[in-house]
Amino acid sequence: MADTAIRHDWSRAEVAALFALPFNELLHRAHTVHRQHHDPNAVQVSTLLSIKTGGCPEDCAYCPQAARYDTGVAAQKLMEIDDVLHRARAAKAAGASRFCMGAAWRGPKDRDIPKVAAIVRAVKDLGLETCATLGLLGDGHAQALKDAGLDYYNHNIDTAPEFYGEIIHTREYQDRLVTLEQVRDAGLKTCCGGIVGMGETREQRAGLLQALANLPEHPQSVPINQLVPVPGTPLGDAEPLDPFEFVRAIAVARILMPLSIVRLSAGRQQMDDAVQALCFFAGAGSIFYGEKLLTTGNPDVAADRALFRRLDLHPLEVVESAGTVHADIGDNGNADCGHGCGCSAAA
Ligand code: SAM
Ligand code: DTB
Ligand code: SF4
Repeated sequence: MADTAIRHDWSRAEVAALFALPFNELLHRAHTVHRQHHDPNAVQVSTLLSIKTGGCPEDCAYCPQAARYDTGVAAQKLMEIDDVLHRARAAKAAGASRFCMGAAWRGPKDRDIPKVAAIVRAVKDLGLETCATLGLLGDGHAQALKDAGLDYYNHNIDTAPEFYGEIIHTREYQDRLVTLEQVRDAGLKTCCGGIVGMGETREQRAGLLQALANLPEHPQSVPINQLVPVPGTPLGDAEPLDPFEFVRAIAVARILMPLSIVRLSAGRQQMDDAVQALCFFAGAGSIFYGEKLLTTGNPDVAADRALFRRLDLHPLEVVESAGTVHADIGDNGNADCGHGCGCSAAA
């Protein structure tokens, strides 16, 4: 029987030992944990939108939105609320139950918060779960977002503490922990994960997952991103990770944080369907759905609908206090609005 105790005291050696298990043994253990707490055939469906793109002052080595790298991503202002709402309606019509909004900021300024809060409130009123990822938060920001109806705040620790300094120099690992604490203290749900495939060792991948599992609370949502190598960034020609190593990372995350929803996040466009199927078996219970992540590509909705059909997966229904959000990513027969989402909302 797999050990599914909720622990926050994982040692590096224990996590490394999970990574080192024979592949089938690891997947068996992870799937066993998964079935104890989750419907193995349900996948939570989130759609991402970059509400403020590019021009970011930070130096994250993986990121196409950092102003200092020549990646072809143009800096834009914060989107207007009506434009965000159009995209949120389209995401809902296509079957997403959560709408995640990203901003290429080091962190929001005080004057940005009322604008983002208004966007969050309007998206929430559509009957979607809301998530925002805006960078490091200042005093009162988390509470203002919570009051506006924000459900989740995404802030990733990105990699192992000892590898972090090779990837980001403009903010400290500790800064991230402070923002995560503010998020928890405001009563927001935490979405926190990282990226694998940035040239880290397996030991360091274990370090990322150990750090996530040893946070004061397990993040309710754990996005595991495979690096999307973007030309112009320092990691633009990073060596691709062995796909089975990515599956191992999903499986280990599943075992360490049994109640969390592990998201198979960035990198699906570069991933074989069979590898995605292994990730679902290993315990991934969420995806980003829609033609785009923030600035890079994601499988198109037709491909994901076909994948769900082929694997007999169904979207997770989210029970909200205001009622159940019924997700359905089947073809709704609507005319296409031009975003590849299958909705008929006016462009
Ligand atoms: N600026 C905010 C921040 O850094 O917290 C929010 C947006 S930032 C783009 C959100 C997350 O996207 C990053 O923490 C990182 O984990 C992920 N990400 C960015 N670029 C990526 C890439 N090329 N491949 C995989 N994940 C990436
Ligand atoms: C997360 O962990 N991954 C998402 C979301 N949280 C914000 C972002 C992935 C970004 C991939 C690169 C891009 O599209 O710009
Ligand atoms: Fe800026 Fe966030 Fe990209 Fe880092 S990951 S460069 S903070 S947008």
